[in-house]
Amino acid sequence: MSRKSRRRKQSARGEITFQIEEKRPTRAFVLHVSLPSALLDRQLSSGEGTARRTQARRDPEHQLAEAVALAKALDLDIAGREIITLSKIHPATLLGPGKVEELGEHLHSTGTELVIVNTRLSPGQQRNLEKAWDVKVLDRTGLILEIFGRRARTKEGRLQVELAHLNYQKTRLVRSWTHLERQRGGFGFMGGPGETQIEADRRLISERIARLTHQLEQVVRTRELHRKARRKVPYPVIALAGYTNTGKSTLFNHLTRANVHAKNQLFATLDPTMRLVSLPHGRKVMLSDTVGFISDLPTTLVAAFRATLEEVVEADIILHVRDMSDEEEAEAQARDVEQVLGELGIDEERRDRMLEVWNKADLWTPETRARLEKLADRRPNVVITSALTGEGLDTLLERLENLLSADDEMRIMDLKPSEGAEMAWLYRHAEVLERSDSEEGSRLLLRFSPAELARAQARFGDRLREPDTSPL
Ligand SMILES: Nc1nc2c(ncn2[C@@H]2O[C@H](COP(=O)(O)OP(=O)(O)OP(=O)(O)O)[C@@H](O)[C@H]2O)c(=O)[nH]1
Ligand SMILES: [Mg+2]
Repeated sequence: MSRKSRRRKQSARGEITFQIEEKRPTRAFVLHVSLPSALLDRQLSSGEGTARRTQARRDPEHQLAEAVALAKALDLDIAGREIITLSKIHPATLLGPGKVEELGEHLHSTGTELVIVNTRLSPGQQRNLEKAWDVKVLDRTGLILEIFGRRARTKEGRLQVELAHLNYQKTRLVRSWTHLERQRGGFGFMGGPGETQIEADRRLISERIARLTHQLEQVVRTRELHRKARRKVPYPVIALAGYTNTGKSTLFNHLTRANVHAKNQLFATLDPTMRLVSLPHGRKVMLSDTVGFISDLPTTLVAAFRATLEEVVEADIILHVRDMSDEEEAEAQARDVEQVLGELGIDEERRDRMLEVWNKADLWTPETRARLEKLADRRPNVVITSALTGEGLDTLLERLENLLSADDEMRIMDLKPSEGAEMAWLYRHAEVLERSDSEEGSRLLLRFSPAELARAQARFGDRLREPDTSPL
């Protein structure tokens, strides 16, 4: 982010002037706390809810890198980073007093204003660390909430995030984080003058939560209506799902040539985006870009984003997009994604309606490529792509088409020359594989998806014949 930003100002006389404002990104220190799994469970349950506990299985270096990437998504200036391995939890501050002091000195000498602790902190731990270091402390939940707050685009997304944040906030008093507060135009989650949370007035927060819940219900109802309307448009829905930053939006853009926000930032997409896409043989599908997964997603957010993930649950086919530029990390991410999909009720049965997209193939070394191509060859549900170069996208579309046509059925229908409207309807709702015209009219060999066949049968009844009983 540029250090200067221009702000449009309107003078008293009505002319517009530009004022250059000096804006310095907040200096942040990112701390990853590595805990043995038994301790990790204890630490996580001291915070809100019970998130999936996958942290312990992952490489601390990767977890730190991910936390830094998350911090960068907030345009923070990363002044330092460190991994601390704990063998014991100090309930008051998580870290031991010696470590707290040592870090405190370092923070001050580097002018750090914000510390991100990449685990869940109890409200007490957060407060005590802030007091000891005299800087703002944000834990992983707070960090993800902050990013979600910035990125949410639609009304529903914004309401969901604000609600999740208020629920998180209820238990903690948050000091103003002045720099970021000025930079961001969001909800002022970090607290600021006049914000309800800074008054520590639980009652006000509860009232606001009630109001938001009500608003959200209405928005969700409207959305449900839209979804129902969409179901009537009988295009199969293909959902792009996967870990954050794996390339879902980039793929979506490539496939739809739409300009959906794709950025090298985590959680660039928070609200699902839907576009109609034509497959090579003309079949149309709804492609849906969805919010990225992340490990240890705050439970409050899992619940809040349920509506967003419903796009995935309801999809006819799920494309699980994986960033295969780092295989080890990709494995850990895939486990997280699988787990969430399981929690959403997408079980083994649906797996044959799922394609794995091994993305970022352009970053592979020749050796990696050879090995992964061999692996992919043995797995019919894997497609290798590079959303950046376009490699593999044709194959991906073909695979999609094959998957979709597995349930298709063929029918034959005769039409009189006067039945132009019927003919047009069939062209819209089925794939016309063959057509023979004569003076009496036309005979069509048609391929229907199950949904379309049902509609066609409602319209034409037994005028639709099965091909084997009456060959063309
Ligand atoms: N080298 C390479 N980079 C890619 C590829 N696909 C995506 N990227 C980059 O990866 C970053 C993340 O891409 P996005 O499409 O925003 O990822 P996403 O999965 O939508 O991320 P979220 O919306 O945060 O869940 C961007 O910088 C892309 O340019 C690829 O095939 N190769
Ligand atoms: Mg995206």
